[in-house]
Amino acid sequence: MSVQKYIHKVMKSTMESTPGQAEFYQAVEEVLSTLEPLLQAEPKYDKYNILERIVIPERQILFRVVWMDDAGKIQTNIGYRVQFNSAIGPYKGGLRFHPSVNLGIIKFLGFEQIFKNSLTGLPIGGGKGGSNFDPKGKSEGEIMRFCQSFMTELSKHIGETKDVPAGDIGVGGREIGYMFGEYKRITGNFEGILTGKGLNWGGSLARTEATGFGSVYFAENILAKRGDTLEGKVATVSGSGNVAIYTIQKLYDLGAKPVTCSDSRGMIYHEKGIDLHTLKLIKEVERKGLDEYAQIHKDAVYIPVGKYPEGTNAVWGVPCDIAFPSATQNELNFADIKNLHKNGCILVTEGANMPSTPEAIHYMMENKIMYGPAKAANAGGVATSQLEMSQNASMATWSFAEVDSKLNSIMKNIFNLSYETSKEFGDEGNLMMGANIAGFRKVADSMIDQGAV
Ligand code: NDP
Ligand code: 2IT
Repeated sequence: MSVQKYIHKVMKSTMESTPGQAEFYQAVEEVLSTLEPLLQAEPKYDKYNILERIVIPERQILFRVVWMDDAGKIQTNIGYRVQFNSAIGPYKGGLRFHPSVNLGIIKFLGFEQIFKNSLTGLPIGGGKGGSNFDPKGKSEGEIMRFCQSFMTELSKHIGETKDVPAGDIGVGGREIGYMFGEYKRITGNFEGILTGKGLNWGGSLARTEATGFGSVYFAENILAKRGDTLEGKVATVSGSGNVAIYTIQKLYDLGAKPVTCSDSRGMIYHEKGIDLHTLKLIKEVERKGLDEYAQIHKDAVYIPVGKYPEGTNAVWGVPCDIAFPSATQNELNFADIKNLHKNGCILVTEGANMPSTPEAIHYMMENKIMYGPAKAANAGGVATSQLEMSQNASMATWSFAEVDSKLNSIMKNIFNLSYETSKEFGDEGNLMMGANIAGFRKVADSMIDQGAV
């Protein structure tokens, strides 16, 4: 069978056997379509049925999460943990709490995680989980009771050498704390079963900063290959959560000027540069909306989501040299990339998972806009999670500088591996192809080594 037919066959059976999972098909299609040259060169992946196997999770767990709200009413949500692939290590990947969560979303994230984790060079398999729980507007007590109920079931499926969840959208230090406490209450064991823990109880320095810092280090590597730097570059950033905040912080450290941020309700354009202190106060401490930012900084523009130009994300209408989508999937579409291009943007680095639509990616390739794909560019978070696991296992504590320096080297290695792999397969500089092939090859070869499992 030709390679194209093989890929088509797997795509078709995936869609037929798991209906209604659009984001998952999008993630699978993106990976499989770039594997063609590898599959041509190496018939063993077809022989050992690797594509058929790799698109099916080893296990997916769906459970009921019941909790009581402040009014005494019983509330019900759905919990998920998809244990996708353990060929190179225990399942590793975040938990997302957001009303849009469904099985297809968790599967897309889990599938991406397999290759991302492989690219880090560290021994971690791929998994993802979460719930359709909406943390917005909930009290502290409600958040805690939800997290405890969620962990009551999740605790049966995780373990230091089995599956180690972490944060993602809607899950940060506070939620990890409540879940960790509940795990300990249920099992009686103080174990590194989650990452992103508090610094007083097993967390790693620099984990909070890692995804954002890593994404900027990745951009730095892309630019360096062209003899360029971040110094003096104007950057647009979307999102205002964990990834966006520390992307903005590192951009300043390296001499760039971030001018935007956004949340689910609107965006801020601050031409003289986003005030990091105000942003952290509003988002990390007060947990409020970005309209507050414009109350404090009268020279900043706030545009609510309802006022965005039709079919676009207003963040990408702002002139910039570099764009860092760092909020959510499919937040940068064809119209957005055309706007960015028109305004002179030369590089898109993905802090979020799958933020660019396939049409936007295609446009970048056609128009030679440099592109740092999510699997590579945002891998610094999970890589530092693995550094947290290492510290837990050896009962050691590393300094901020030590962890940050390891993170910096990991991002450089991921860039080099992706770049060299793109060269090996005849499309030098196509980092999407390089990252997908390099990430896939290590996992697929490990699956072959481990037999028919
Ligand atoms: P947070 O919950 O900390 O922040 C998410 C931000 O994105 C918030 O500003 C939120 O707005 C905004 N947002 C979320 N959903 C939407 C939406 N549907 N439309 C518009 N805005 C939205 O999450 P993270 O910063 O951790 O995650 C951001 C992205 O980065 C996700 O794609 C995640 O998968 C990815 N990622 C995260 C890693 C991590 O270590 N945390 C690692 C690698 C990737 P609001 O403030 O209104 O809620
Ligand atoms: O998408 C991701 O890589 C994350 N949300 C971080 C996962 C982790 O285990 O730290």
